[in-house]
Amino acid sequence: NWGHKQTDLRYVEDYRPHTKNQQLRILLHGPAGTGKSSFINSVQSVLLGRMYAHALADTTSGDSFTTKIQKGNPETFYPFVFSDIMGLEPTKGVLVSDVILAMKGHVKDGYGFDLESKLSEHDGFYNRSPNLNDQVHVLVCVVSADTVAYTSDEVLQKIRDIRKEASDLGIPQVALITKVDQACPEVNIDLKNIYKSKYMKEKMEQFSVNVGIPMNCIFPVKSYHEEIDLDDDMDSLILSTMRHIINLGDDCINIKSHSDQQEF
Ligand SMILES: Nc1nc2c(ncn2[C@@H]2O[C@H](COP(=O)(O)OP(=O)(O)OP(=O)(O)O)[C@@H](O)[C@H]2O)c(=O)[nH]1
Ligand SMILES: [Mg+2]
Repeated sequence: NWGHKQTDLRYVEDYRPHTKNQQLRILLHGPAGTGKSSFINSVQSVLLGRMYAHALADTTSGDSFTTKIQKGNPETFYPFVFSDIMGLEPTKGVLVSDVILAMKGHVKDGYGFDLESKLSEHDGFYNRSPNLNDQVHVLVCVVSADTVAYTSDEVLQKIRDIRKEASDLGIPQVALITKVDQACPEVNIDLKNIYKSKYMKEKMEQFSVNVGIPMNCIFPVKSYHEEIDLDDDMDSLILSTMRHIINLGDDCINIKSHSDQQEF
């Protein structure tokens, strides 16, 4: 449904976690170059109502970045944040064990992911007692439509391993299929064709089978990458995706904060 831009926008703008100072943390992972940073930048652009031209966070250096989303003036931020980590390549890719530590909130910001060995408990970047704000509340796997079919078995296995751990930790998971414009000519002509495109449906089904994420948790998106002005259809798709992500993350926060209270 393409008419929901304003409602979704208001939902995302007005979202507040139930507890004060709680932050909803969204971790993006996936193969390199699939559009993780572009998606974060697109969310920022849509919420500012203008193209956000800040240089993309460079994750190739291996650092983990918490990206906050500006609300109006540069000093106020939305209560959701993105953690953007480098790609999952078999070689030169981030270790699954480190992604798991990040989900649990053990990885401090600015840690330069070591591709050889897991973050040690004795490292200064190891957070020994993560609180609910450090933990991840939604895991988002980002793949691009044109490469779904070519993702190597090693990378798919990494994605499955991370997903399994997330399930054990009670973290909900979704997938974004990006660059839909590049992958399908009909969609390139009119983004509204996205849910009519057989090609897209096939890609989503293929990915769903490969990694075990149900179809209703897979969202096709197109990010701003070369556009000069914002576009209503692109905004709609980005906002409805964000609405789902926030919803799932909020459930996770509520369940976890409830079980924390019971522990004390
Ligand atoms: N056509 C098209 N290109 C896109 C889209 N999203 C991202 N791109 C392009 O894909 C390339 C990679 O995007 P990034 O956002 O840097 O990808 P990333 O996943 O953050 O990459 P790493 O941090 O290196 O793992 C850039 O050249 C983007 O312009 C999209 O929706 N459509
Ligand atoms: Mg990036």
